Amino acid sequence: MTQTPTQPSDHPASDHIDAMLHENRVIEPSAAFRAQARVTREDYERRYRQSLDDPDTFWSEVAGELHWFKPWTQVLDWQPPHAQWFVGGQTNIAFNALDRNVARGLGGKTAIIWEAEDGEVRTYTYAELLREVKKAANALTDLGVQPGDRVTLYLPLTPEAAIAMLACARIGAVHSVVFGGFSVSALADRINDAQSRVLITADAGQRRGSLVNLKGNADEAAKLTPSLEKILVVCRADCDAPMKEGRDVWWHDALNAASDDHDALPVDSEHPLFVLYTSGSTGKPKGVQHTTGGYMIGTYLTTQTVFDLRDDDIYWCTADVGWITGHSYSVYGPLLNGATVLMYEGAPNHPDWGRFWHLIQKHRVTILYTAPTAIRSFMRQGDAIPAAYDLSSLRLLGSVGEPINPEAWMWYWRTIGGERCPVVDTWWQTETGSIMLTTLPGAHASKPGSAGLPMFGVEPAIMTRTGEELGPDDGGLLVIKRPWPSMLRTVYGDDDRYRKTYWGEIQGVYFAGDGARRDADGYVTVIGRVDDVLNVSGHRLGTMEIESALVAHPSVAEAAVVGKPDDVKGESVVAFVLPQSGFTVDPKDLRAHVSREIGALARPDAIYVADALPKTRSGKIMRRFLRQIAAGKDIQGDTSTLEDPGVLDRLAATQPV
Ligand code: 6R9
Repeated sequence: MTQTPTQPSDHPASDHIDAMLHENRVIEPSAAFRAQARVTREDYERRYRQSLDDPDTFWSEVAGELHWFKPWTQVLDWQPPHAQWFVGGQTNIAFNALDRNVARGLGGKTAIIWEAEDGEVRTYTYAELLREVKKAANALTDLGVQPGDRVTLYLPLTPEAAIAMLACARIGAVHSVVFGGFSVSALADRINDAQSRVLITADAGQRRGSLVNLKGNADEAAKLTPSLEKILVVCRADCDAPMKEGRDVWWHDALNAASDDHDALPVDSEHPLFVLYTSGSTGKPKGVQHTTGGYMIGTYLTTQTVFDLRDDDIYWCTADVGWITGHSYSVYGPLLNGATVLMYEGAPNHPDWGRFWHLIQKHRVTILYTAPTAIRSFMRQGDAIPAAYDLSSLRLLGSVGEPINPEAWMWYWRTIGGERCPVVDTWWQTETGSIMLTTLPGAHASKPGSAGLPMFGVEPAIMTRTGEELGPDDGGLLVIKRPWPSMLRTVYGDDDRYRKTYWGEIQGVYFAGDGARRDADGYVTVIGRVDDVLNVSGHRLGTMEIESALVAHPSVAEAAVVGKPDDVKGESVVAFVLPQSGFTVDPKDLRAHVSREIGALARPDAIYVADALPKTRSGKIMRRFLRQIAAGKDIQGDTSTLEDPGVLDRLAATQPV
């Protein structure tokens, strides 16, 4: 087995490495799919080469397909580690997603089909969506929102989420979407970091038949966020939320009062479009900053080519807008391409595990883009459930968010795709803005478990920590050797962190934080994170973030958090806690506390109450050993640097609670 030099052999990813190294199946796209594909193998090779050899021509051609109020004078200005794309150009992404599509005759085409968990369906044509966005843009302006202002969104997955994002973009305001599953303090932290004056929320969200009190959380957060002046409230439930005079405004009242006449504001290509917070290896989530022109071109091109988009597709990306996948592939990418997008608000198992398949059958979905964790959950429920539905409308499947194990890949391809639909396994990140590694469905064979080849303009490499490039099949660190249009521009308010985290780990290249290897055909297999970031059900969580939530509880003196391989979630959260003297740790209370501090997805599955943690003499916690204990494995590796090696035996004998 190839050893990743930068990664201890006990890293959780090593199980994946094992499974993936023994995987050598190759699945070719069908002749029928190949015959109609937007990008053939020859197209890919020619365009990929051009994108590296003559990037100015390549990107000018792509960008030229969209509308610019003022043309750019320079394609790329690269002052490492800062890139500016389409310098001097002025555009507007909401204009390109809506006005431009209406102008080219798509006004009557369905833009969004939305289904709520309770089965309610609403649709918007491109013309209708444009009208709503214009009204929302006027409403935001009436509330005093200026270009460059940050607006925080804390919404369920309803059309209003897309409308609010597009309305911000239309007036040059910067949206910061906070996932509706996040807690009061996570919401407050993000509002404070962005210094938002306006928050858009809803009276409630729906999840598994019950209501989530978003407005209640917003009210609590408002007590902690001095910058906040106005809260716009979408009526999702019964419009019964308490409204604070002078601060709170119903969304529908504001839109009803607003004109539907509005011209999109031309903004500079590098005008900030949004901030999206994501977990890193230090305690505080970072505000990943994306700008307009490059992000627009990246999401436009990848949606079109990776999903082989055609006019009559019904495209469904299951991601919530609270994550980057929801930004790029539920909203911007497909709407820029004039696609019909399905949006589903609820849980995949409500009222039962057939819900996704029912939605596909009912709306005749042709493209499905979802996460491995969902695929593994469905797989567990057995083949009889999807077999009861007509999935013949599907023609393409996608996976994103974490490595997909070959078994889940094969199940997806066979049971959902009927061995007819190519599966694209797309690797990318909040920071990359759009898909970086994938196969193109009509151009390339798939190797289950391996994401595949670089997208246009992307130059990946596998390196050691010291920047030495590795050859085929050697495991190492995934890096990108040149800037690309949709890359993050900075960490909001902390450019130093941007430099250090992404371009300072290995000099001169973008450091993704993932371990990977590349085979002789150039296919990249991404193994998983090499930093202290967990991937739980496709969602990134920093171990430090959870640790600081744990130690904020009065009963906890010290805490260490590690991931444990999990068949469904990929990884689960395991906490080792040292009680504060005079306190006993109540696991139920502690879990509830973490949910309140961060959100339910950070809640530890297992808690070890310990009398000490394995530390080096210099006081560093050796998480490597904790991972072995959490996974129930024998301790391997050099324990001589530990201050008290006996602590490991005591921990191994402890039952988690
Ligand atoms: C889009 C998204 C990014 C991290 C990334 C990696 C993991 C995403 C993957 C994948 C293997 C894939 N990841 N897609 N790993 N194969 N196809 O998920 O963004 O939430 O920022 O997470 O997710 O570890 O570094 P984000």
